[in-house]
Order: sequence, then structure tokens, then C-alpha cells
Amino acid sequence: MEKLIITAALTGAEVTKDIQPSLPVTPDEIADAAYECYLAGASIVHVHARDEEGNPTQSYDVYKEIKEKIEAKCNVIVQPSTGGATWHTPEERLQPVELKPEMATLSCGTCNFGTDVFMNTQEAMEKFATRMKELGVKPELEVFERGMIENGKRLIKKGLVDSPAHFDFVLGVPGAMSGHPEDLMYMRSCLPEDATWTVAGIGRFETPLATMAILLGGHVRVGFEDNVYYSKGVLAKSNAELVERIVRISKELGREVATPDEARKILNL
Ligand code: KMH
Ligand code: ZN
Repeated sequence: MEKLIITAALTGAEVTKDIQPSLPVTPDEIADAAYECYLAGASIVHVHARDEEGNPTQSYDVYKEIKEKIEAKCNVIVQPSTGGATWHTPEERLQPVELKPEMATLSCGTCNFGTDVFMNTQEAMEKFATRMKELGVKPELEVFERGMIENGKRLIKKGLVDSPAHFDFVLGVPGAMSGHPEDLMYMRSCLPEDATWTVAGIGRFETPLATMAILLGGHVRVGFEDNVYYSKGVLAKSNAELVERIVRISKELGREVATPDEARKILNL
């Protein structure tokens, strides 16, 4: 089986330091967390930027600072978010793609997101995919619902996303698809045959779905964006602690963990 790619989703747009005191928020904190996760076994870091007040921002300049600070420390793959926060405009969200990162996320449809709506029109998805293709940025197709896989396939069919595409199943967001084992099995069965995939289980779904992905040949995303706990009611000490657990499980199950350069090969970066 291919080696396991572990993505660390370090910050997200929704979690605050009140909820998780170790949440990395400043560019220096995010770069330090990225480096710790890299040392622990992560080959990709999914990053969201925050402004000086700690609020989500899609500012080109802040993403630039984060990317440069991470790249000064290690060769982990830096994957900026184009999802941002639910209230960001598509134009704001697309800004970090101009940094020409190796990868960036591309959300493949609209869904409820907690008490908000996460809006991704066909027009916006095509615009994001077009710009990523022009700049040589590989999209990670974020799917929160079954129908979003079809939207991703449509982008491939239109020639806006290259095959083999890479999907990320984000399962367990309140308001969108749940994260039970049968949900993951179903989503996986709907992918294009040549696609690679990652699963990001939200909250209590994180570790069970990660374990399934290790066994099924998929890849894994963990981190404070998705889950702030190590176990029920016990906060994780750091993003790296969550990565370390996945490395341990994967080794116990006989699957090796990919370095960033090995991940680049698997994902055709
Ligand atoms: N914060 C969510 C509304 C992504 O990073 O691409 C969207 C999100 C997806 O986090
Ligand atoms: Zn994100």
C-alpha cells in the first residue's frame, strides 16, 4: 500500500484560543506548529490565516508571511485555505492562491455549516479551479456532502481540474454529512477510479475515520481545525500530539508514513 500522507490542519477559521489555548494564531505560532507537526510525521500543513485580533483573514500578505516562515523551517507542503470563513467573499478567499503554493483547498459545493451557510456557487468553483490551474496549484477538492463529489467530477470533466484529482472528505460538520463508517465507505465508492483521497473527521469522528483511511489506503487529516480534543473532554496539548497518534496507529497497522517529498510523488505535485 502507498505510504500514508498526514495533513495537519493547524488553525481553521472557527476555533478560538478560548476553546483551545494552544491554537496557533500568529504567523510565528503557525510556523512553529507546522514545524512540530512536520517533525511528528505530517507531510502537508493546511493553513488558515488570522489578523492581529485573531480573526480569520484571507489577506495575501499574512499568508505570505506564514508560508515564508514555514518554508524557512522545513520542506513540508504548505496548503493554504481558499475556504476561509463563511463570511469571506470569493475574491477574498482566492488571494493566497496568488502565492503559487503547491496545493490549496477548493470547496466543491454549498452546505449548512453550524449555524451559517458555506456558499460555493458553480461560478465560484470554476473561477477558483481556473486560477489554480493557471498558476500550477494542485487543488484539494473539499467535499462536505455526497453531491460535492459530482461537482468535483464536473470540474475534472470541464478540464478545469487535472486527473488524478485529490479529494478530502470533511465528515461530521454540523449541518453537513456525518462521519460514521458507512458514510466514508459510501463517499469512497463514488470517487473517480484514479483519485487519491484524505479524510478529515470532525470532532469525535477524527480518530475512527483516520484509522479506517489508514486501512483502506486513503490519507488522513487531523488538527485543531477539525478537533481540539485528544479524548473525550481532554484537550489535546498541540496539533503535533494529534499527528503523533496517527503515526503510532499507522505503524501498528503496518503502514509507513510519507515524507513531504514522498507525498509530492503520490500527489503528482
Ligand atoms: N472554514 C470553513 C467555512 C477550507 O479550508 O478549504 C471552510 C474551510 C474549508 O475551512
Ligand atoms: Zn480549512
